[in-house]
Amino acid sequence: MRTQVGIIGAGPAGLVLARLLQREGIDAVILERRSRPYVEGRVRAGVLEHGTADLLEDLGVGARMRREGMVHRGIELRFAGAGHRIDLEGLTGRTITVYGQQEVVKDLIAARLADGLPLHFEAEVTGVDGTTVTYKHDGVEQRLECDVVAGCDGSHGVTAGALPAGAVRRHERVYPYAWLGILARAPAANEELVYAYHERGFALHSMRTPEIVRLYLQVPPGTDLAEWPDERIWDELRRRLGLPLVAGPVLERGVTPMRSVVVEPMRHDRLFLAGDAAHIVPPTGAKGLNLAVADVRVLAEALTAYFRDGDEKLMDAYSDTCLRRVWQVQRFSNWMTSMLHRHPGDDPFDHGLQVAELAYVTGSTAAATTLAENYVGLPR
Ligand code: RFL
Ligand code: PHB
Repeated sequence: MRTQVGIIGAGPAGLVLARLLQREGIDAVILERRSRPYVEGRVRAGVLEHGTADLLEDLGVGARMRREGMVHRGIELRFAGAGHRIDLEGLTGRTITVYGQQEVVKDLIAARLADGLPLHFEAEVTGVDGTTVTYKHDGVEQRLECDVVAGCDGSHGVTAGALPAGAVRRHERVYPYAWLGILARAPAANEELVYAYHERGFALHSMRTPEIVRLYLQVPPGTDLAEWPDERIWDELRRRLGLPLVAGPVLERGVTPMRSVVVEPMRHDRLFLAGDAAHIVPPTGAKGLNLAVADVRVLAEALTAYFRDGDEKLMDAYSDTCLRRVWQVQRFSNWMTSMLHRHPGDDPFDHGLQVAELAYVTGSTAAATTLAENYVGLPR
């Protein structure tokens, strides 16, 4: 098999890239290790920046998102027993859309298959050698010859490891906590997202629909779910969030470690990394999916200039262009994370500083604006 762009991974990065290339008449083949039901059922992010939602609409895959997604005009920060609203729309003129990542993925997969374009599930890439991609499908090893390879294979993929060791730097920061997340059939207890800083730790109230909530608790890394029966989870959420949460059946649960990673540069020769394959941000800023989409917009423009005019300037600039945004988003996600979590070993002085930071962010229009403009998404 041969193609112009071999895309490894059918997550948001790979699927949006394929759609952008399709619009420019560039051929691509997507290889995805997992099955379609697995990819479509994977519960992850839920917040789309203004620009991400607009792009999905431009790409013709936004109809269900506009119908079923929820436009939120603000978020709430809770600390010291009171809630404080950040008026995203009033401060920035922009909003966010709450719509599950797996719904975005379903819409993109359906559109690609309806257009009859190549997307292979259960096709695990085992190696990338220059522009030759080796993968296993139905137990048979196969090869895909490409002009360019896009590594959109997430944080456990193979492409980051295919960059020659001497040519890349990997920056990593591991946070001393994790998130225990649940998806539950229960009514939302607030119309907007609530980020809570509490002496017992961080908690987050989010949702997927008015009847399905997505809730998170800060827990120690390596926490065993067996220690957290449903009742304990709901009690702890009520305490930290200070919301009258009504419990309901838990549909999904998991513990996610928190870390930041940046791989620099994001390109070697004809291999380009995008999304979680190149960087990971802690989820407190709701940025991972949005950053993946930002990368592939830059990549699609670069590949278009290359395939249309043989012009490599944008390909050469790809890594630097993306990394400027990546570091901004790392900065914001790291700041949100440190402001809202309890840090093991902190003392009353640290606690005082954190509360002062939160009071400043919610009390000063200038400070609230810095949060809001990052949260809705910095301009390209
Ligand atoms: P993905 O979604 O991980 O997709 C990578 C795909 O590559 C496949 N793959 C391979 N395919 C073939 N061969 C191989 N060898 C392969 N190895 C891997 C995988 O099966 C997969 O299908 O990466 P992508 O596209 O870069 O997208 C990134 C986002 O998924 C991620 O950043 C977000 O989910 C992060 N995130 C959030 N982001 C937001 O923007 N807003 C949020 O509110 C938000 N909340 C979250 C989050 C992530 C979380 N977890 C679970 C880490 C909340 C949580 C709890
Ligand atoms: C989610 O709805 O899953 C979500 C929302 C906001 C975040 C992280 C996750 O910061």
